[in-house]
Amino acid sequence: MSAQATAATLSRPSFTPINPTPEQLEGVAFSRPRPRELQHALTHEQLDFFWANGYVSLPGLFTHDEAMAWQEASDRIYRDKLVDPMNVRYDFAEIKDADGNATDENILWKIDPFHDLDPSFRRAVFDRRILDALASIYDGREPRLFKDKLIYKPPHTHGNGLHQDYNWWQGYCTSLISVAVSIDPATEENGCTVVYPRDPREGYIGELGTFEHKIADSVDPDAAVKNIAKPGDVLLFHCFTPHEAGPNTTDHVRRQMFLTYNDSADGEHYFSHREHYFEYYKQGHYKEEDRDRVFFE
Ligand SMILES: O=C(O)CCC(=O)C(=O)O
Repeated sequence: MSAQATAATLSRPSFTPINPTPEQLEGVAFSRPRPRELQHALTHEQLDFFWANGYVSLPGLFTHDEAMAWQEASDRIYRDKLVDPMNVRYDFAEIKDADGNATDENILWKIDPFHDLDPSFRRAVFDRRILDALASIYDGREPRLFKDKLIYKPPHTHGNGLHQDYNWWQGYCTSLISVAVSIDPATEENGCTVVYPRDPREGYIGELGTFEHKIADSVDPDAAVKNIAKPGDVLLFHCFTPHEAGPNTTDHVRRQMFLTYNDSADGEHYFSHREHYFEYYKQGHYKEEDRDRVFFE
C-alpha cells in the first residue's frame, strides 16, 4: 500500500469550538489577537488616486542606504551565484550595437524569482512599508506574495512592449498589484517604466484565453506617465494598468525589483503561479531538444 496520502484520502479531525465567556475575553491572553493597525497606510488622497489611475508613486519609501544595499546584493548575485542559462530563473538578452542591431553577446537581463537569493531581498518582500500600502488598498487585509523578479536591464538591452500584466496571469485573481522598487536611478534613457493612467475597474483589454495582447489602440500616448525614479522610490500599479518600458540606451545598468501581491482574501498562489510561469517560459525560451536539461536552483 502506498504511504502517500492524497487530499481526498485525508480526513480532518473535528475540533471542539472555542467559545470564550465574556470574562475570559477580557483576560490578558485575548488582548492581542486584534486586527493590526497599519503603520504605513496610504492616505485617502493616495487611495483615491490609485483607484482613479491604476497606479500610485511613493517616492522615497525606502532610503538611499537601503537601495545601496540592494545594489550590492544584485552585484553579489551576479558575481557569485550559479548564473547558468539552463537555470530557469535566469533570463538572458542580446546586447545591441550602436545602431540597435543584435550582437552575438548575451547578458543576464532578469532573475525570476529572486528574493530567496539574498537576505536583503527577503526583507524587502515582507517590509511593512510595502505590505501596509497594499493592505490599505485591500481594505485592511494582508497581501500575499504572488511573484517576484529582479530586472537588471543592462546597457544596450531591450525593454518591454505595452501590456497589462494580467495577460500573463489569466486564471488568477484580479487583485494583483505590482510594486516596482528602484535600485538604480530610472530615466527615460535607461528605459524607465511608463504607465497609462486608467481606472483598474475597467478591466482587461486583451483577448482572454490567448497571449495575443495588442492594446496600443486602447491607450492615449499623450497620457503616458514616466516613472523617473531615484534609488528607493516605489511605484504601485494594478495588473490591469497598461504599461511599457523602453530599451536601456545608456552604458549603465537599470535594476528594479518587481514584487507582485494579491489580496489574501483571494488565497495563496505563489508556487502555483511559479510552476505555471516556468512552463510557458520554457516553451518560449528553450529549444525543444534542450528542455529536459532545464533546472531550477
Ligand atoms: O522594466 C520595466 O520597467 C517594466 C517591466 C514590465 O513591464 C514587466 O515586467 O511587466
